[in-house]
Amino acid sequence: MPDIKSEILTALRQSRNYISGQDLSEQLHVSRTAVWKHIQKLQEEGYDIEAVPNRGYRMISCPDTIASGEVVSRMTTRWIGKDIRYFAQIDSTNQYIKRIAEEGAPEGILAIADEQTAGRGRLGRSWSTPPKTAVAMSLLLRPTIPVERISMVTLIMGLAISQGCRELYPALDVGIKWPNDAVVNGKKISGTLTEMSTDMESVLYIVVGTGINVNVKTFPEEIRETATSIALELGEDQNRAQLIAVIMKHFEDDYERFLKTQDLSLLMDEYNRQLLNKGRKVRVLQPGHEYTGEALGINKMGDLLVKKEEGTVEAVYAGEVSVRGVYGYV
Ligand code: BTX
Repeated sequence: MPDIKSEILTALRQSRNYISGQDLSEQLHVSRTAVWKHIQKLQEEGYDIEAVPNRGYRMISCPDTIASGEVVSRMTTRWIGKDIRYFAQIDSTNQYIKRIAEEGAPEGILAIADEQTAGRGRLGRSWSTPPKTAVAMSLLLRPTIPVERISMVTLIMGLAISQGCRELYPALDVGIKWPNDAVVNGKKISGTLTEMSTDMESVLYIVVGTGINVNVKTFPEEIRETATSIALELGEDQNRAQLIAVIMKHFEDDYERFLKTQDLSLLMDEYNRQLLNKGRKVRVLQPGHEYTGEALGINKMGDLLVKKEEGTVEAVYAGEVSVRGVYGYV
């Protein structure tokens, strides 16, 4: 829920000029002294807020923090991420969401962490989230859709990350590697792990967890060749809270379009425009069945259509296989 602190941040960010203590106190229904105390706290946290007698307050700069007040003050979603749980350090945000989902927490809750000590990738792999430079976030959803359609949500998050990065950083040449990695210059800047809990025939909840290398400068030896960050590619650090808010806005719009049709028919054209594999030669690694072909794009189920050398087209189901570029990672 937006608290006074995040409401003050929103008001300061929205006003181009000074905003008076009186206006803030009326807008937020608190005393002027309370406003002043919150401003002092924000200054202690690293916000550069100018206070000029008879004019009011003006935000000059803000720290790169993803503490919930900062993210909440930037969110423009209707229902996603209205409740944000921030952790300076946690084992894994996916694990946290699973714990609260089991206790009945409602959908839309977003967990964000500055560092993960046991971040997880797909198929038991690990995901590195070094302190204060990356984004690790997990969203709780409770869609009433058939189990076999859940993997589409992972593609939607991949699309939202790519859309968010394109909106904020026009100079970043970002695209999607099917099914969901966001890739720049042939290297991964993000990954998404979707986990679900089901009973006999329905989905109880899903956790959509995403890690983004925003301002990370060095990577563990074993991923140095395949990982990069937004800051490394653009040459300067970027604001992580702003990126989270913009991605969540895109995700909410895309996810609602998905719920309308329960497939990707309203999203596949845009996805395919951002798909880096498209038109490239890929190797499909299915247990006991490996082949090479040209990636044509996804269909409305999120399958990757691969044209085999003899001309037939196969639909490759996300989640079952790996697809590797023949000339590199994409
Ligand atoms: P993945 O299985 O596609 O990718 C994992 C592989 O990627 C690892 O084996 C390693 O080679 C490489 N890798 C590890 N860390 C990074 C990194 N920071 N940047 C680039 N490559 C890396 C992708 O799995 C899904 C990752 C989801 C992570 C989020 S973070 C929030 C949430 N909590 C959690 O525990 N997982 C998710």
